Amino acid sequence: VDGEQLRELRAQMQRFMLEYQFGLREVETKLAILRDEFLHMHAYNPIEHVSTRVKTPESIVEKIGRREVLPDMDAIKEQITDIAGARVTCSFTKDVYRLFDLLTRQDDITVLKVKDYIAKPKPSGYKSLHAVVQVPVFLSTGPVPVTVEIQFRTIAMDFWASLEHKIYYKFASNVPEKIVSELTEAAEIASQLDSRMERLHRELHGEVG
Ligand code: 0O2
Repeated sequence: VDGEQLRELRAQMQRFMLEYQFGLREVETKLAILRDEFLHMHAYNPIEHVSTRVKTPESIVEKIGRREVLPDMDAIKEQITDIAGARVTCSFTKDVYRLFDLLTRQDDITVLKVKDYIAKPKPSGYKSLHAVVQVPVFLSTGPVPVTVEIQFRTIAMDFWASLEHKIYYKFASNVPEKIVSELTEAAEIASQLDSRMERLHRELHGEVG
């Protein structure tokens, strides 16, 4: 491999990562517009916060190895669907589905995959609504579809998932049986909290807010 080829490869990889950043910016703008319009129409903000991240090259390479994906740009784009990730944390479960519908119904969004771990939680107790979508990004060379994984969840689901993630990290996935069952129980308590808070909110504000 000569210097010229390496420079070309570096430019290709920078472009590859940039496209995912652009895709996330489009999704962030769409969510911000939905939030601001909702606030204007109903004096109510259904989104607590939005966070985004592009997977690190190390983490992409690790997943390519684990999934046995061909080390080819097109194969990677097609098979690793969480290189760009957005997390939308809502106040209530109802808002989670509302935001999901409002975003995925937009004409320029193509929904590739939906996993509803709220309706069907993972055995760990994990709950969230996952959508893998494609959003067009308009570059000087024309439009490119960019794949983004969006996780919609409530504050309680987010609280549980981030702590559970930290505990797993600490135990290098070898979590003692007792902690696993306590975590599953805690997920149930988080769900009960969600239902309670949503009911209280409804009693005060009615259906819209
Ligand atoms: P990170 O650091 O959040 O990116 P895969 O993507 O291969 O792991 P799959 O089936 O394609 O698996 O994806 P899935 O299960 O729909 O979603 C994976 C992502 O959902 C994870 O990303 C987590 O963010 C989240 N997730 C799924 N299950 C759990 C769980 O039991 N606990 C927690 N805390 N999060 C979960 P990553 O890449 O694992 O991590």
